[in-house]
Amino acid sequence: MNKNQEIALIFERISNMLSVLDENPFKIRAYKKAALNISELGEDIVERAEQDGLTSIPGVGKDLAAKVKEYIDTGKITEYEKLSKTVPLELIELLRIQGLGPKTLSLLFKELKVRSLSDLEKVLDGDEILEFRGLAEKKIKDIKKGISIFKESKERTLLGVALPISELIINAIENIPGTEGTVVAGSLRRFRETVRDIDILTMSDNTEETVKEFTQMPFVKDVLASGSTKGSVIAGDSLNAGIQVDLRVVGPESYGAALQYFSGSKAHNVRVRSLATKKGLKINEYGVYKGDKKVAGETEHEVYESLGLPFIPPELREDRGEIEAALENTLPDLIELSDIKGDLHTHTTWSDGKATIKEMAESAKKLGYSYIAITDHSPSSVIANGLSLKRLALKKKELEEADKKIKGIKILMGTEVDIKPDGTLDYPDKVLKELDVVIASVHSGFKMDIETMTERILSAVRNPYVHAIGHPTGRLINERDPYEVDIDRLIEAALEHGKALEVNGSYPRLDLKDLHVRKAVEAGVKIIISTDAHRTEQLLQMKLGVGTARRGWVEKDSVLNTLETKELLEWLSMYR
Ligand code: DGT
Ligand code: CA
Ligand code: ZN
Repeated sequence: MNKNQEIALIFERISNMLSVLDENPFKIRAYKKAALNISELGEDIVERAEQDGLTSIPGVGKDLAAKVKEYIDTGKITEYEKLSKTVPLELIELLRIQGLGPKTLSLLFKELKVRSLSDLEKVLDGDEILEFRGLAEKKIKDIKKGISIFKESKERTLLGVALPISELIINAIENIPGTEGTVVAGSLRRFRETVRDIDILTMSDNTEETVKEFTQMPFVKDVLASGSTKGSVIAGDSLNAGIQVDLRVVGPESYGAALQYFSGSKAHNVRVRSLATKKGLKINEYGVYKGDKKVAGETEHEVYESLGLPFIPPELREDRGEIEAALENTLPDLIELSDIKGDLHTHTTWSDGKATIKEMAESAKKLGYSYIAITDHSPSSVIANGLSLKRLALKKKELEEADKKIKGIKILMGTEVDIKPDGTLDYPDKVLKELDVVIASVHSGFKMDIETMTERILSAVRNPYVHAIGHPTGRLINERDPYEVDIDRLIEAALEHGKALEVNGSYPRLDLKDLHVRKAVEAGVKIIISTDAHRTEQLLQMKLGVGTARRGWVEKDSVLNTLETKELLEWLSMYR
């Protein structure tokens, strides 16, 4: 973490601590706002402080500027230290529990002495709570549901959070002399949507020394184990809880076998092992053996080959039919990141994005894309600054100018239009008809029964001008359960009306999820894989979307944004 992020995090925590104390709402908001602006500041805050420019950061007045200065000078903020003594960190973490707001938590803290998750659980199960003011039984049930998601989130880290951390760690390990072929294994390599830890494998002749160096790296907060071939640490810093990282170091002769073994999944490996047994072979993390003779081990390819199997891509290794398909030689030819020709779901400063149309298009062009659709929100998404008809027209003008100016990439005028609770869309048909790309999504009114919600989304599928349904189940991994929707009926309707379903690659979403995508493409439904990027860097989330699609056995042909510009435009215009 750099200083900007550290200070932003502390301000965020102060804000949360104040809200649990039920302090002045202006003060609570001031800290929150400053935290956001500092985290989004495009320059080093230390430099800004040196130039006496702290108060020019929006939301940072004299008082907060002094606190920033204090942190830069002393590494501490007295107010934060003071608050921490009254309000434990563990308590404000509970604000992440869906269904439990600051007001309720404040009451529980002040009147029922709740200071931790276990306190909260005890109180919710006790009798006192039933007489506690303002907490209806329904509310208690909601909080309990929120707690179960919260607990899961503490155990498993989002793919999109773990992946960039693993890349930094891999780079660091590659810098240890004598290491080679450092890669992720485990669930992260399989692109599971959440991971319990980061498994890393490297090759070296000097295994013990490599493990030792690994456990002494600067990101290491705690060492859990350190042996001759395996090290286990918590990566993090003083402000963050951290994530477990396991490193295994093997010699080159066992690299492939170890990679196969530690990539898992366990269920896949069980099947692989029994297949080996049937062939009179033995397989472990060192190699494949016939009696005492080693027949494979250096590469994963040769490990699978020795069992009479083609290479099975890691994303498929979940014992979901991949062994059978491999034996019959019918494994899918999975889509690859390089097949993607453009992004069809992005936001800009016109709604709630942080970059302009021009900036998004330039970044997309750098990724080698042929097109990008700019799909800002519609008016009902008030918080997201959705576009009125008037602003939509202004945006169109700016977009057309940008499209003329920037050569080598086609900028498509789109919208992510709200599907309103009654199933109607947030723009009239005659407006939708004029747009190049229409993605329809649910952004509000999540609490509906499955029948009503399914009908609501199906009316969008039936609208002649809609191209795709965005993040079709509305989940936020570790945070919010999907709304209730009959996915089979959605797939059926999408097929009937020739509409696409989205695999949204934004890291908290990954929606459709792997099993649902697989169902969709098996039924013959086309998908789009998009990032929902709200800033230029988020265009890189395409990797997560493609990973999720690969877990859903998706081939290139099922994905519309693998089409060349001309073919894509033809498909899009079928709905005009
Ligand atoms: P996670 O960490 O829960 O997100 O999922 P994984 O798949 O990364 O599981 P992990 O970290 O416990 O182990 C990494 C891989 O090592 C796992 O996918 C397969 C292999 N492995 C670990 N323990 C066993 C075991 O007892 N039997 C077998 N066959 N393989 C194992
Ligand atoms: Ca793991
Ligand atoms: Zn959306």
